[in-house]
Order: sequence, then C-alpha cells, then structure tokens
Amino acid sequence: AEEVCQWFYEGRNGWWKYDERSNFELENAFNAGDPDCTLLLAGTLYNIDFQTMTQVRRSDQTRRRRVRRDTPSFPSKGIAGIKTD
Ligand code: V3L
Repeated sequence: AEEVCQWFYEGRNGWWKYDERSNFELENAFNAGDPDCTLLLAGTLYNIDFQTMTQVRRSDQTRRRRVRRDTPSFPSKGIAGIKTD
C-alpha cells in the first residue's frame, strides 16, 4: 500500500497543508534524518525544525508556527492559504 504523509502548518483556527513541492522537500529532509529543512515560501525563507516541530522565519524568529506530519485526510483549512471547504 502506498504511504503518503502530508505536512501541515498552523493557522489561526486550524491547520493548512503545505504546497506539494514543499511537502516533497519536507519529506525528503525528514526521511533523510536532517534536523531541519529550509523552504522559500512566498518569497520568504523559513526554517522547519523537526525536533521542535515548528516553522520559523529566518529573518524574524518571533514568526513561529507549529507544524505537524500526518495523513492527508487530517482536517485542514486548505493548501498554502487557498481554502478548500
Ligand atoms: N506556506 C504558505 N504560506 C505561508 C506559510 C507556508 N508554510 N507559512 C506562512 N505563510 P508568518 P489563518 C498563512 C504565510 O508565519 O486565517 C496562511 O497560509 C502566511 O499565510 O508570520 O491565520 C493564510 O494565507 C502569512 O500570510 O511569517 O489560518 C494566512 O496565514 C504570511 O506567510 C491566514 O491564515 C506570514 O506568516
């Protein structure tokens, strides 16, 4: 059976899925045993730390969100800021 994991970042009242490319990069880094992963998201560099399971802006450490690795069916608000009711 195919096992697919989806990464999520926290919004105000729920979780957003990362876009497909970011999810691919997160899975690759996580499965390689890397401690973290750097992503360019909407023109801004973020670091996703797999120990603390948080996403933080590299230029402003106060911009921090929780992240989670779960099944794609875990309830979400949408994908990368695009709502999917
Ligand atoms: N992927 C896409 N956009 C992101 C991501 C990401 N992983 N992380 C942050 N942003 P900050 P509600 C989010 C966007 O953390 O109503 C959602 O995608 C972030 O977008 O302070 O609170 C929604 O579009 C925000 O616009 O660096 O659930 C929006 O918030 C901006 O980067 C509202 O979601 C600054 O985030």
